[in-house]
Amino acid sequence: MRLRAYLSCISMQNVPGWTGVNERTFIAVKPDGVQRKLVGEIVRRFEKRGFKLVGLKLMQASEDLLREHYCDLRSKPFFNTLMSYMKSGPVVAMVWQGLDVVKTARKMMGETNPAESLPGTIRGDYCVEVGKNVIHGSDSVESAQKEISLWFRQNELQRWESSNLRWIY
Ligand code: DAT
Ligand code: MG
Repeated sequence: MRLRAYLSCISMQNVPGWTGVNERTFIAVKPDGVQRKLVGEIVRRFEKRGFKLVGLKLMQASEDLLREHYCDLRSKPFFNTLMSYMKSGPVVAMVWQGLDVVKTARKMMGETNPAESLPGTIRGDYCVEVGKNVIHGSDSVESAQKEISLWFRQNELQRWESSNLRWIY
């Protein structure tokens, strides 16, 4: 897994145009979000905002994948709880594309702790506890590139032209 992530990360960096309207982010509806039937609502918010869906799959995340995904948090006291939670059921992994999508998605999600998330944000509307905060979103363009290459193969990402593009940009 590490080798695949590393190799696809290198190849992604050589793909031109990961800026502007072609910026991409990795979003996941976590197991609690799937169980609580929030998938449709979350997808709807990104669609309505004007972002383009380029990848989506329902999957059970493996231990290896999650360890790599959350490697920065491995020394945190909540790491094991986080791993069990993320393995507790399927997640919906997605890639969304659009201008400033990384930053905007983080705003749409709210804060890490739902108690600090404003109403109107996803976490501010649908959850109460940091350990069950329903959604993941990349925190920078660099993390987005790493996470997309970790969760998706190149051929799982679709190239398509959105018919309403010129009404959004
Ligand atoms: P975010 O998901 O907002 O990017 P993060 O990357 O700092 O936040 O942490 C990843 C996840 O780990 C977070 O969504 C929920 C869990 N987490 C973070 N801080 C925690 C804490 N203090 N106690 C329990 N779980 C925590
Ligand atoms: Mg994070």
